[in-house]
Amino acid sequence: MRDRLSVVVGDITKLEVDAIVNAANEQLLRGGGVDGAIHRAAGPELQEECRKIGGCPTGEARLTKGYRLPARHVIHTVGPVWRGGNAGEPDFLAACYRNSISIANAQGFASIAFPAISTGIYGYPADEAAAIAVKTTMDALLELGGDPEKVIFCCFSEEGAAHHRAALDSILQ
Ligand code: AR6
Repeated sequence: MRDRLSVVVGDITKLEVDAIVNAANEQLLRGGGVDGAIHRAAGPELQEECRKIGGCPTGEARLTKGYRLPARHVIHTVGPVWRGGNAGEPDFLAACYRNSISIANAQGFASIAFPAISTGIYGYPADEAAAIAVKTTMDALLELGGDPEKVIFCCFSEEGAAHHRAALDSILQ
């Protein structure tokens, strides 16, 4: 399992993988953060395809092409807004990872990269989110079998990466 999961610090829009995951909003309208960066790099065709999809409820995921990105596809998922932790946030966040991996599995994508969903504008505590990201991903890979062979947690800061590495170490020890 350890060799299928990696943690990197960097810009997810630069990754050449079968799919990158976008931390989107329920309207699937271009926003800020990683969403803004992905739309900027992909070009206007991405917003056009998102507009046709029409939206995505929190916890679910939708697939589009990657257009001008080096990634071939984008899986848009909508993380929960942090409201203190008692409004179902952990279950919604886990659903984002599970549903994104499920799409990658069904599509036969060998490689997928996640940003730290909900930990920016949506305010989810980064350490708690990393623990859910890693645990849910490992469970989904074991349950589904096959693809994706490689999952990258692409963090925007060294601190974010440290949270993911710590979560990996604590589960795999
Ligand atoms: N590559 C990798 N990670 C990034 C990048 C990048 N280029 N840019 C930012 N991050 P956020 P959210 C990190 O705010 O909290 C948008 O407006 C960032 O440092 O992008 O789920 C949407 O439209 C943080 O660790 O997403 C929604 O309205 C992580 O990505 C809302 O924000 C997620 O931060 C979603 O908020």
